[in-house]
Amino acid sequence: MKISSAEFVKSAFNESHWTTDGLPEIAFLGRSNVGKSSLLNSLLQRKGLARTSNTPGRTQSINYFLVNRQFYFVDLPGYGYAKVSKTMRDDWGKMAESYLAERRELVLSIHLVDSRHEPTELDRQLHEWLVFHEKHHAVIATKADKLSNNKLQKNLQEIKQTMPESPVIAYSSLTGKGKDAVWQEIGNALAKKN
Ligand SMILES: Nc1nc2c(ncn2[C@@H]2O[C@H](COP(=O)(O)OP(=O)(O)O)[C@@H](O)[C@H]2O)c(=O)[nH]1
Ligand SMILES: [Mg+2]
Repeated sequence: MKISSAEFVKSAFNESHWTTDGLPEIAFLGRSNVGKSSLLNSLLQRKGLARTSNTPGRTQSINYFLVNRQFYFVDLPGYGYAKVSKTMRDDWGKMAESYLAERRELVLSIHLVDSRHEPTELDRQLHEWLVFHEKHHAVIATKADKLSNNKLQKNLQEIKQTMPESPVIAYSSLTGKGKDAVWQEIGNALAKKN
């Protein structure tokens, strides 16, 4: 996909802030620090658009990025950051679930997992939720550049065993590995919608 424009539109802290123009939305989900902001920046070829940071767990808003004036990338808060309070963790679940469950504009959920580790309990829970609710989704195994090819293949097999219903794409925001495959998934989801 050719990116002619990509801009941050707004942060939503509750449902009343969700967009109202009806454009299709691609959601990005994953635990804190998994590489979500880096993936967004890398897909959009805009270095600082979604802030990347080493301090996870801060963003509690849903952030909207308008791409090519045609669709939104929706950055949901990262989950599973141990140091936030239980209330904040519960709020994550409520906010994400209401967004995922209710949002009619949502055409694809991109679920990021770390290619270096087995999916966490929360990764599994989110995955099962997406499958149970028949949400169109894809799994992205991030930070693929940090592993040897052998190790990467082995870990991808494990992820596929945990998430057998889903396409799994290895990604590196450093090298751009997997970028075409992710855009392909996004393109397919947008085409279905129209
Ligand atoms: N080597 C490598 N590092 C990455 C990659 N993606 C993210 N990171 C690093 O992982 C950390 C967290 O990334 P970030 O995108 O902020 O994660 P987020 O919390 O999910 O938005 C940062 O230090 C990034 O530079 C990747 O594909 N390769
Ligand atoms: Mg982030």
